[in-house]
Amino acid sequence: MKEQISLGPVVGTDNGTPTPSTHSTSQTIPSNEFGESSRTVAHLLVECLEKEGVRYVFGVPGEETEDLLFALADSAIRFVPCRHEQGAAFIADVWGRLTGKAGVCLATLGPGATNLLTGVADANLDKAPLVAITAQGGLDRLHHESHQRIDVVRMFEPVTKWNSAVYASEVVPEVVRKAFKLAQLEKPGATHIELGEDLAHQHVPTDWMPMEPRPVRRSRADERAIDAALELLRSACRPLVIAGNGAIRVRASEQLGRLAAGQDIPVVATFMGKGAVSDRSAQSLLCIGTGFKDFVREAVDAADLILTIGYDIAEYAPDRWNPDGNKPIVHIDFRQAEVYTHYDPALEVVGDIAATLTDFNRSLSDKPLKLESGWYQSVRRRILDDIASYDLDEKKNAPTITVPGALNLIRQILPDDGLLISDVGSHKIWIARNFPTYCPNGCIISNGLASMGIALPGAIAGALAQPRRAIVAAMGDGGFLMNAQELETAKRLDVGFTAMVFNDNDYGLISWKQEMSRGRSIGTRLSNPDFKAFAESFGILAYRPQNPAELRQALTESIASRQLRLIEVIVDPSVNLELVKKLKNYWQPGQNTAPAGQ
Ligand SMILES: Cc1ncc(C[n+]2csc(CCOP(=O)(O)OP(=O)(O)O)c2C)c(N)n1
Repeated sequence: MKEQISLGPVVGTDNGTPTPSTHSTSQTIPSNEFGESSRTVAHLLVECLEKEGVRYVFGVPGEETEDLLFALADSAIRFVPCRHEQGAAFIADVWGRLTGKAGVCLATLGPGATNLLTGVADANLDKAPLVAITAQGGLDRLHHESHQRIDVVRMFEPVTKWNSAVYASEVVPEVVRKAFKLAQLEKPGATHIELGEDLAHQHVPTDWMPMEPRPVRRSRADERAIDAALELLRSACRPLVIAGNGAIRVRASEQLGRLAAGQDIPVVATFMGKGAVSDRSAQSLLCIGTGFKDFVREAVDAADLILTIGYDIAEYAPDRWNPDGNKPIVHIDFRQAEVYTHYDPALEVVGDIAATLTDFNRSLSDKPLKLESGWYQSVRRRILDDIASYDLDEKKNAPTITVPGALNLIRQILPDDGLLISDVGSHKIWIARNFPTYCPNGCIISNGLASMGIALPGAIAGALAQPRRAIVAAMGDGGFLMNAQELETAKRLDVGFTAMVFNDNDYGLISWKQEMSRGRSIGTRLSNPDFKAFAESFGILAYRPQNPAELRQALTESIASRQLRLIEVIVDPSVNLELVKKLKNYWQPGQNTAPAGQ
């Protein structure tokens, strides 16, 4: 029987009750010669992590985390040594995004904590639940300048939802519970706990216990808001949904699919909303969010009502799709809308997104909407034809490989429930617009902080959380070498995925943008090591296909193997500027067809 793959957060509630641990550290803590418990604050903290259902802690050890590391070794939780704290934080970040449960990363004080920062910020801005734990020096040295001592709590303040040092041993259960509760509550994000080395070492009584995680039911939107939204929908002819990552996080995609198919409403996903509705669905208009006016804008411009669902402004600014600020908008989310000139909703339906959509579907099944039929279908066809136009010519042995061409091959070979994790660069733009996604969390893109270096550690998280899933991490040469050291972590863990490196010897996206604005680029050229030999030096099988047919062969073998493999492709970046030219021509007056529906 085919193994069921969990494709989204497993929470029906915020902060869902975790799997009970079968093992408790407190049972294994020995007593000292006087019969007193040698259970320390570090043991208590680890017991709290077990209670939260934590399976892995990713990090880099330091002297000041010694107590925590030994307590972890006595527990059911596996500590995974990483090669850089940023890698550890990115693994925790993507773990949180894929599972809905906070990923946990650990670093020592000072440089360990500063290295962790980018991954923590990424989780926070991408709304992924993450709990970071860092060590600190003892209280006897915090009042003056001392070795590796910086104010870590202050440093984490702007990149976390909540952040605190542990000031007394008895509050450990509260602090850990609060860190997990807030990280996992909508909208999720990062929290941080600091534990001083002297406190970690202190003994605690055996009857101090972790707090029990309790589910928090998400509240429903006000009935009157639902009715008002339905009224707006009934008076529209061409409504369109913009689905953000929130539509995936809270298991709303099933209801969204029903709404779209049942009422024939087109859905456009943001980069982080990809897969909220399958791109095989006739209502999907794939993705919006590139910096230039793409085909999908034709449908957005022609729509007379926009429903945003779990849309996150940090990901994609509304002035990009609503330049005149005059689109009627219904905002459907957990939180009220940001105040923003180009995003001034006529109505806000604030509450559980899945519940709101369920209410919509219930009402509309009795009395369906009367909408203009198929007004957006020409746009869908144009988008799909455009993607197909990048197919590589496998018959001619022409050596040219482009990123969108390679993506078409990956899409053909990767199963529908496979996972593509994107790094940040020009390839991300292509992945967003040219990689159809068929399930929620079928394509992970960091688009809040949008930090380079996330894809390789992210694939480690994917392979640990969903070991039977086919996974590809797609990266540029720049982003790959930012965290390439984590290949060793992946190899040691024996996790399986395909690391795909698109090599253009350049920080490609930056030269693309510079070329667009100034006609030339500077400060972007790179030279690279032999990536194949580099991977092989870790004991990893690697390929360097020279033409499209060899690329197909390499992808087929690598994806089917479910093993850790690397494929380096030299890519021709000329498609980047050609795309901008093509779209510019398309939008020239008189060049394109009339906007859909008019
Ligand atoms: C950590 C970080 N540093 C810098 C940037 C700015 N930046 C965005 S894309 C990019 C270039 C990416 O180059 P590469 O990884 O080779 O991918 P390509 O654009 O060639 O596909 C840079 C430098 C960033 N997003 N993140």
